[in-house]
Order: sequence, then structure tokens, then C-alpha cells
Amino acid sequence: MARQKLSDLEIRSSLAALPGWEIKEGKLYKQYKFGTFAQAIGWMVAVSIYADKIDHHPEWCNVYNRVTIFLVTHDLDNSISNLDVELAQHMDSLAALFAQ
Ligand code: H2B
Repeated sequence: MARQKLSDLEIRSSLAALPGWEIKEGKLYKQYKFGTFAQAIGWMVAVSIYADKIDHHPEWCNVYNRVTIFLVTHDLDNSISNLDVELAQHMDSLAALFAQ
């Protein structure tokens, strides 16, 4: 799918439908807290399969049961694109399958 830079208005309206997501350092940002380390890693593996499929990869960091995420599009001068929003939506859907 093509990457397309989003306008500030498009980013704001996308955020309205993405609970817990915010803009930090010019990137889409969220921190998830799972019940256990295994749930956090299981979710990361599920997300990885999807991220690779759409060729759009998160910047993320895991510490025990927490995962900190930053999403941005390097190919578009580090702007926020439709693929960042799509990946954020998919992360939330998959998180619902893992206990938090
Ligand atoms: N992931 C993210 N988050 N942003 C990108 O711009 C990006 C990517 N570009 N994954 C892709 C890979 C690009 O490097 C390859 C060549 O398609």
C-alpha cells in the first residue's frame, strides 16, 4: 500500500479514534502494559508478522510487561503517514487478544 503523508487535521481526526495514542517527538506514540512478559512478547510477534506484511515497521522497546511504541515514516521525511495510523489500529486490535 502506498505511503501518504497525513495533514495535521487528518492526524488529529485519526487520533480521536485511537485511544491512548498521542503525538510525541513528532511521532505516533503509545505505551502498552500487558499482564505478563510473555503476553507482551506474544503481542509483539503478532504485530511483527503484520508489520512485515505491510512493509512498515515500528520503533519499539520492551521492558518486562511494557511495550513503548513510536510510529513514523522514514520514507516520507519522518512524517506521520496513513501506514502509521493503520499499524496503530492493528496494534490496538491485536492487543485486545492479549490480556492487558
Ligand atoms: N517502516 C517505517 N516505520 N517507516 C518507513 O518509512 C519504512 C518502514 N520504510 N519499513 C520501508 C520499510 C522501506 O525502508 C522499505 C525499503 O520499503
